[in-house]
Amino acid sequence: MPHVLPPLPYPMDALEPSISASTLSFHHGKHHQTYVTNLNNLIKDTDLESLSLEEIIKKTAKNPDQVGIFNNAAQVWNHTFFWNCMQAEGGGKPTGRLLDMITESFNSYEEFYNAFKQAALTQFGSGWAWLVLDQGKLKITKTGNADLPMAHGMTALLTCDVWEHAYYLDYQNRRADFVDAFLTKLVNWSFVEKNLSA
Ligand code: MN3
Repeated sequence: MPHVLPPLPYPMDALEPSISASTLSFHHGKHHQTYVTNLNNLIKDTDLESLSLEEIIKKTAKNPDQVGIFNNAAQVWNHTFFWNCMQAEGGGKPTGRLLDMITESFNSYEEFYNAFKQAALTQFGSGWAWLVLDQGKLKITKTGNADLPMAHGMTALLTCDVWEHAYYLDYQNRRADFVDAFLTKLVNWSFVEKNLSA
């Protein structure tokens, strides 16, 4: 099988109590795994089989006939990226160059916080909130379902999964509380910095 489920970068209970081991276990072991399995089945014996995940995403993004492949490939990428956006005892204000860039782009960390949260809360239905680099500038954006910045020529720096499966076991309908926990306790700013330098 060309694509495999990457292991989580931390133990299953590392993000408790913000994200329970139970949520993480279903989210990684069932949801993420299903996207990997579906992708492998959909590209089997096609010319996409030999391509990297990124190549498959870019190649299928604008093709309505390949929306099923795009959705699964993008969700494989989104989830691997999302796991890395978090760490135990993360969150809060970044430091250094990243904080300077955030202050420059959003006036203050607090305004960044509110804008990111607003994007996460106003994504109607399933999707993702993002901090991206767009033509050298930091921006906040949101995407529906599996869609992602890569399909729009932007570089993803940080994301929060706002599909209900990401938070329903722990927060039920309280998406705002989940996003607050993500921003105040989970964000891995070192990973964001790494994406900025890449
Ligand atoms: Mn998810």
